Amino acid sequence: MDENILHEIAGRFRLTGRIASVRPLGDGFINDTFIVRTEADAPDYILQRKNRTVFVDVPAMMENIRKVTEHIRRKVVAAGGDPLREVLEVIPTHDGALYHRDAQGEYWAVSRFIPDAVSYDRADTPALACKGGEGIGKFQSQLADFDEPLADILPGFHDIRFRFRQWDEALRRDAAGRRDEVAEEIGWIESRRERMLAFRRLAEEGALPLRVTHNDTKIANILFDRSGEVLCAIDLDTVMSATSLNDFGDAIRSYANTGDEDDRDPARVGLSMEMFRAYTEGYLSQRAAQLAPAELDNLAFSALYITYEQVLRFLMDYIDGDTYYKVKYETHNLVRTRAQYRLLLSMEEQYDGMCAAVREIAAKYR
Ligand code: ADP
Ligand code: GN1
Ligand code: MG
Repeated sequence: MDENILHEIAGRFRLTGRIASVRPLGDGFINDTFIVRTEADAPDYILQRKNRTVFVDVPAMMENIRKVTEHIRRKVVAAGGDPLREVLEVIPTHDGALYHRDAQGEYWAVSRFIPDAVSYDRADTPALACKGGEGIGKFQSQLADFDEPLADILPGFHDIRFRFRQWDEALRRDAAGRRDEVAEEIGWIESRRERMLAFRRLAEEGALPLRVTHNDTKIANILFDRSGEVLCAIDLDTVMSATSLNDFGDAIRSYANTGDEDDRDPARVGLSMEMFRAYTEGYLSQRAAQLAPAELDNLAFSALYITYEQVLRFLMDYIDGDTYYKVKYETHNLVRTRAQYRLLLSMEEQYDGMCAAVREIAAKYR
């Protein structure tokens, strides 16, 4: 995008300091993210064009983010933490709105850039995975007493019954004419359909409590400081009321994968039990005492559930002709599908060990 236009858009927000540059940043699959550098000692900012095909109600989403970040900020201040680094801060426009809508109808939002922070695409050490688990555990704890209404921004986001409705429709449509080519991969989804619906029933029947959760806890969505401590969770677009298991399962997909989410070499992909244990240790150190028995009993399976859901979502997007996720090459969604499936297989093989690890670690903190 033209930098002058980005400059003009950033100028609509209440920034301190003169804008020096606006450049693309990060590797998110959904939004377009830019860093706004300012002159001298003024803070820098993150400018984002929110994906309005994915998020149909950006004003409601920004209102959710404002409420949640204000709540967390109060907790950080009460605990003597640094509110400039330990929580995301939404910056309003000069008119006091949480977003700017441009002439093309695109929605833009700004947050304060947190300096000296690092984000990762993979966890290279168990220590980092443990800290990440602590970070998500802390995030959930900070929001445990949040009682304002939150908009359901992406209804059915981690509801596999809803995903099957999309899936059946995508197969029927076969929009990109790719369905026959992926018959084997479709079989991976179909053979597990009933098992996944049975798991989903736990939430539907109320056996699992609803909590305020992040819903997109991949490792890239958390900021660490240079010493490896977690600063805060970012990418709060999907904060909604859901089961706590989504955050655990989605995090394991990245923290405990020995390969990449889109690894072209499936042999590199698998679940690292060491990393699984480390993340679980960090998470349960913060959460074990507050979780219901049904949440603990199903923690390990949530990793299989969310990984399965991700296989389905990547494959569905491939079948649809790549309309949801950003792709870097033609078969990117198919490569992601196969790599995530490999991870799922590895989890299935190690499932008993995962359950035993959760039980052992939970017992320490209960
Ligand atoms: P997307 O929705 O596209 O995934 P994110 O909100 O996750 O976008 O941002 C993409 C990347 O930008 C993050 O992984 C992180 O590296 C960086 N980033 C985002 N917000 C901030 C922030 N407030 N401070 C510092 N870095 C940030
Ligand atoms: C998307 O926005 P980003 O890149 O953090 C997606 C997640 C997927 C993830 C796969 C709103 O996350 O659900 O798990 O890609 N976010 C949305 O990497 O769909
Ligand atoms: Mg992100």
